[in-house]
Amino acid sequence: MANSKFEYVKHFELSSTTHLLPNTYIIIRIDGRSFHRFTTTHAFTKPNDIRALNLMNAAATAVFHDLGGEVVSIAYGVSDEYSFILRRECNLFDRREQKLVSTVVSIFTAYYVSLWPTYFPSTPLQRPLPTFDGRAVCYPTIENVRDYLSWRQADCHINNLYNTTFWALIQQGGMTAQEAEKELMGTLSRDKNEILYSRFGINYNNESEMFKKGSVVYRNYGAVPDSSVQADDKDEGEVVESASKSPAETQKGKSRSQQKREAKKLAKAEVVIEHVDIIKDEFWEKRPWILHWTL
Ligand code: DGT
Ligand code: MG
Ligand code: MG
Ligand code: MG
Ligand code: MG
Repeated sequence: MANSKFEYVKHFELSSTTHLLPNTYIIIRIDGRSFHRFTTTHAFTKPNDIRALNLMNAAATAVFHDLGGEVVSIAYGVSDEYSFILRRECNLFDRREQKLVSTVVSIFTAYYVSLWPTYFPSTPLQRPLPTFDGRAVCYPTIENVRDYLSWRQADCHINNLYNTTFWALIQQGGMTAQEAEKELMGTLSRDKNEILYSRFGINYNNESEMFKKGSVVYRNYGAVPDSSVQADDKDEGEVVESASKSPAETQKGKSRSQQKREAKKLAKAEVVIEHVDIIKDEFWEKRPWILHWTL
């Protein structure tokens, strides 16, 4: 098509395009907009609404499927937020920041709204409808990515312990919000555990893993039994073997064609949702394909 005299405006667009730094992990975090109000309007149970968390997890899983197998390596969700870690070698949309962020936010929001009736069958969606914001940050090393995820999971734990105690004081202890807030001022974790146990008979350890640890979504390349579940029948020999090899080394010595075959298999692997510790090394040592493999 012939150039029109108007076409010069596209140069303005080019000069405001950001390409995210290559060879870095892109983390896109989305967060519910004004969910304080949204959760009140839709009568979410406090402090955690299991329906809402399952809906967040379903929308996050949809992002994995929609973007295809080789884009998102792992995602972590808590409260009204989800972080999507894109593979280091991801070149989707030439790593254009605006295109990546707006696409993830849009896929997530579309699925959140369309799946709403499945998770809240007796609560019609009211306006203002749920919307999300999003941002992208590049992290250059695996250590940075792990520290990022540890930061979010530690936040989940701190907030959930606080909220669980706060709402127990109100719902079971008959306090007002102001009284509960005053009661908790300056308390440490062990104090909150003690309040829960001695006053309300609640053992925090027995609370739902999803509430305590948040949700971890990834492609399960291999069947990986969780040591906390299978501690009894663990093969000691195997544990020593895997502990002596660093995850980065597990791809060394493999031919490029073998790596390609594995990449294909990984892209098709089932997307799973788990509520497990991702701060300690164990999760990562057992699942080297998430951060250490290059596809
Ligand atoms: P923002 O993100 O700046 O637009 O504002 P908010 O209001 O979304 O603030 P944010 O994201 O810091 O906090 C999340 C809000 O969502 C917070 O008020 C607690 C609420 N929320 C999240 N999950 C649940 C839940 O499961 N149950 C209830 N009752 N509230 C929840
Ligand atoms: Mg929010
Ligand atoms: Mg906020
Ligand atoms: Mg939030
Ligand atoms: Mg178009």
